[in-house]
Amino acid sequence: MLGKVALEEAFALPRFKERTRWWAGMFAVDADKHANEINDITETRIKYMDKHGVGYTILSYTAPGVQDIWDPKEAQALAVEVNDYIAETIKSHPDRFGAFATLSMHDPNEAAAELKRCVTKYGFKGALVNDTQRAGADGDDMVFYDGPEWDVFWATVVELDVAFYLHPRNPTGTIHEKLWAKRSWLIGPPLSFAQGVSLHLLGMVTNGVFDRHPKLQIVIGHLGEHIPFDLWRINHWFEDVKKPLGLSCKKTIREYFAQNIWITTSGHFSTPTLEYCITEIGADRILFSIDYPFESFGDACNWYDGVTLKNKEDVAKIGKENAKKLFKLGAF
Ligand code: GRE
Repeated sequence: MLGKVALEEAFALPRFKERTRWWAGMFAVDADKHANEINDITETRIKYMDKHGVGYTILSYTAPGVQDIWDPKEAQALAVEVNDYIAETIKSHPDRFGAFATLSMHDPNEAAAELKRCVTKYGFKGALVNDTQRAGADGDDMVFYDGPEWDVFWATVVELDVAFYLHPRNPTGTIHEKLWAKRSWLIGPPLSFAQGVSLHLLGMVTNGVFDRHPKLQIVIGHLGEHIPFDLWRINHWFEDVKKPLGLSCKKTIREYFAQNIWITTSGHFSTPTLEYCITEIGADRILFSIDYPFESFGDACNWYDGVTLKNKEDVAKIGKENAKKLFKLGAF
């Protein structure tokens, strides 16, 4: 399919050679190729896009990114640097690239102001944030965005009418030590990424973020970070047990998915799983994505271009039409 839109597509800062290699060491079989691809925005990437029928890409700064920096001033300075860098880099290709803002998540007001700057000054399409923000004197604290102190930030996301992509990051500090250190092959896509994001998103649901911001639009990748598979069970326990015991969120989990949450195909190229997600979540809430360069254009696009769905129009909806509406994309 031509004109696909891809949404979870990473870049790095070329000056961070060692950081890029450290991350590639855990997640890329060919670290050199990965480092070249993640730093290249307008050459190799455009060739891949042309070859594989991707019309438009929304770029985001690679994980763990600013969420790994526990010093608030340093984190904010890097976020601003990343945003200015990507705005400048894609300026000459407005018909092929957009960007998500990179945000320091130490301070809700500061995050809101930087998002506003990126959307109004640069036309960014929203923000992509890597799960929890490392914080505290030694980086062992984690900031979640599901408490009332973040209402000012979510109100700004809604006011700017943009989407927020909640992306995974690696476990650190005590959590890493206690849960993952002795099971380190499970860090990342096999398990820890989905656990982190699903905890955070369901925390937003149960702590009432979507009740206080009913227009808020959150995107999660990897065909829903395991949540769609558990939807019946989550719904059953919220409605039949947790609400009678005091859980106070107003709608059902299925209603939040229908009104506030989107899932993408990033890094999950399975037709049976996509069909299952269409049944549970609906094709109107699913968006194509690759997860480049952690995944390849070939794997994602050859798969998607060969998918046949029961409702033929769902292929175009998921491949591009839903994204065009959500991100108000013009012609490309
Ligand atoms: C990502 O999307 O950022 C990512 C990684 C590492 C492995 C897989 C992956 O950072 O999707």
